[in-house]
Amino acid sequence: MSYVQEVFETVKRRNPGELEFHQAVAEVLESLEPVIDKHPEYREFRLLDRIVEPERQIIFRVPWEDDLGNIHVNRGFRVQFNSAIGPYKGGLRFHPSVNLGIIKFLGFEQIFKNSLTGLPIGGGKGGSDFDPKGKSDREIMRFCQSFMSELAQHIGPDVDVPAGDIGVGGREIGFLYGQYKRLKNATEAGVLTGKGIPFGGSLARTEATGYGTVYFLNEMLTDKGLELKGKTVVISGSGNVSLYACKKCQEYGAKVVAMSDSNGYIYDKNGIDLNLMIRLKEIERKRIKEYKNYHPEAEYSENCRAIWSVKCDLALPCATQNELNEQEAAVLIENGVIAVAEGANMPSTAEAAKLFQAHKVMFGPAKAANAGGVATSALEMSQNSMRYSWTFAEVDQKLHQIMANIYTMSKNAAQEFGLEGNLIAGANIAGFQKVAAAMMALGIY
Ligand code: NDP
Ligand code: 2IT
Repeated sequence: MSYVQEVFETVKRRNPGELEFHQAVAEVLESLEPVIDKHPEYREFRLLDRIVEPERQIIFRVPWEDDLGNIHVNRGFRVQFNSAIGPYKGGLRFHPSVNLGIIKFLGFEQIFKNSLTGLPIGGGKGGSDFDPKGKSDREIMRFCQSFMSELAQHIGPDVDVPAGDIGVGGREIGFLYGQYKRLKNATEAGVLTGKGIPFGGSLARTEATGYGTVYFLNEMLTDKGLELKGKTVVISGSGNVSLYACKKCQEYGAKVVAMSDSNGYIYDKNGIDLNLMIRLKEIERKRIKEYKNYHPEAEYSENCRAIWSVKCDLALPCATQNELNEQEAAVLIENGVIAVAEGANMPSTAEAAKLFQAHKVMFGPAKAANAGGVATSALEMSQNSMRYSWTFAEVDQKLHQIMANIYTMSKNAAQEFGLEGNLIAGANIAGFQKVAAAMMALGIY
């Protein structure tokens, strides 16, 4: 059995039932086979055994009171996966599907994604099985305060820096930061990113993940002599990543014809009315079907996954893990898709990703394509440390450059190991190399 296979067997045995975690580890380990062949010392020093085991996992009770005085108990998580190259960094997800395996898969991905940004951030992730849907602002506030009351003792600007993810946006980060500040009696702005602009947030962080995904997509296309202009695009989800991916696609002159939420999808042949979408989803927190009230000519389907049957040139899965399977990939390919860029984390199943690659569809894997969010979080940390802030244009320009670098690094790493054009392997290898070098230098820990 190869070293890589041996490690994977241990991961499955030690983490039973955590299927998403197994899936994320399997993809990375598979990519690393040629790297391990070249570096026998990684086996000698059991580097992979160490990298697949979180440095620390924290699970805690989150009790809170709803508006009617009923008491609820949720479970909170923070997995501090790897700090070899910097403080643990990664978002918090509030969604009823959250469990330890989900947080571990996200934390594991974050190690390599954060390394790819070129900035000094380790990997971590957290969250809760709390469902924010239908909750009042006061209930969200009380939940966030309770969550932070426990989390505060485990994080800090040089220790672990959470941010948003599904169900956690600017409103939640404000409540979390407010509670942290009370508990510490100090302004430690760099403890959280995605903050509001008046209290240490970075311009362009809201837009960063979606913009970054489209910058990455643009790199893939221009490398092949193609452009976004005039292309038809389908984007799943209608949250933070999807909305700003849509905005950047439109700025490049592409036409986004479909977006979704977990209840269904909207098809608008005239192109999505983004200002309306932002108002409905980001401000009013409504369901996507309401779009039809303003654009009766648009079509609404109650099957959110059927969004992949809409004919398009470019597909951007930006909602959640495993939202695009092999059959759905086959339909996209049949309909002539040219490129896929993953705004969400692990949105394509392993089989779907392989099918795209087998059919020469350009494929931008999540770790590379959605790294713009966390990269801009790291830029927010830099600004907090400097007690200074950059303009929107300055941050956006740095983000754009980082995404272009990630594309080049991933492409070159694939080439170096004889896997030309395979950006999944390239991103995994390029992200791994820096963390591996750091871990080797830091001694066995
Ligand atoms: P939001 O909460 O803002 O939006 C999530 C969107 O995805 C909503 O439209 C939601 O629909 C949909 N969605 C969530 N879960 C499911 C599900 N189980 N089935 C179908 N649709 C679902 O989250 P973000 O936009 O921040 O995150 C989206 C993805 O991008 C996630 O995978 C996240 O990990 C990833 N990501 C986010 C980054 C960030 O900076 N925010 C950075 C990098 C990656 P509904 O409202 O119906 O639940
Ligand atoms: O998946 C991700 O990279 C994020 N949710 C963003 C993490 C961050 O710390 O900005």
